[in-house]
Amino acid sequence: MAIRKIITEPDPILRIKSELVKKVDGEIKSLMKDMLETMYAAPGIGLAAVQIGVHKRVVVMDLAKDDSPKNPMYFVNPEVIWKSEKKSIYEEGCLSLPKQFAEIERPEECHIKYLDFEGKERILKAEGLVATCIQHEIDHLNGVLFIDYLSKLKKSFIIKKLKKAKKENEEVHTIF
Ligand code: GNR
Ligand code: NI
Repeated sequence: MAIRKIITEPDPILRIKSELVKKVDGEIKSLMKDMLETMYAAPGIGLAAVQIGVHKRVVVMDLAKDDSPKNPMYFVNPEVIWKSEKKSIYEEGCLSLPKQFAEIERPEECHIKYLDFEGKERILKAEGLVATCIQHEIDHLNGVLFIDYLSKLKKSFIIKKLKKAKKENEEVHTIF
């Protein structure tokens, strides 16, 4: 197992659409373990493979509270098969948009078809934060980030801040 580097915006890698996984084999399982370790270390509640530069339709999530036992969830080829008309708003964050938060409206409930860690087909009936998080992760697999739902002005302001942060980070590395 290994902690991998999380790719941050702006980076064209985050905009590439991820490909369907043909078989949940050892390579995919080892990818999912690395993703979970990377997500826990960040820390975050979800991670899509594209965020560590792997363009496969793989997502991990764990929404257990800090004082509860870990509850890792693995999704291969997740797909929304139903979503509610009713929407809800959550303040979202993203490990690829460090320190940026925005209120995003999404369907409050959704049903997801996916393959689990063993490659077995399953349906998840999600609501609340689980529904928000899995929709945020499926967006990543399609090259979409939550800033894409904001006004042009808000989106460009966030990208400007992230560019500046990246530049400053590069300078630190050159000095030392
Ligand atoms: O850690 C994360 N928190 C979060 C909060 C609200 C809605 C979505 C998320 S997902 C995010 C981790 C991440 O970037 N996943 O892609
Ligand atoms: Ni994200």
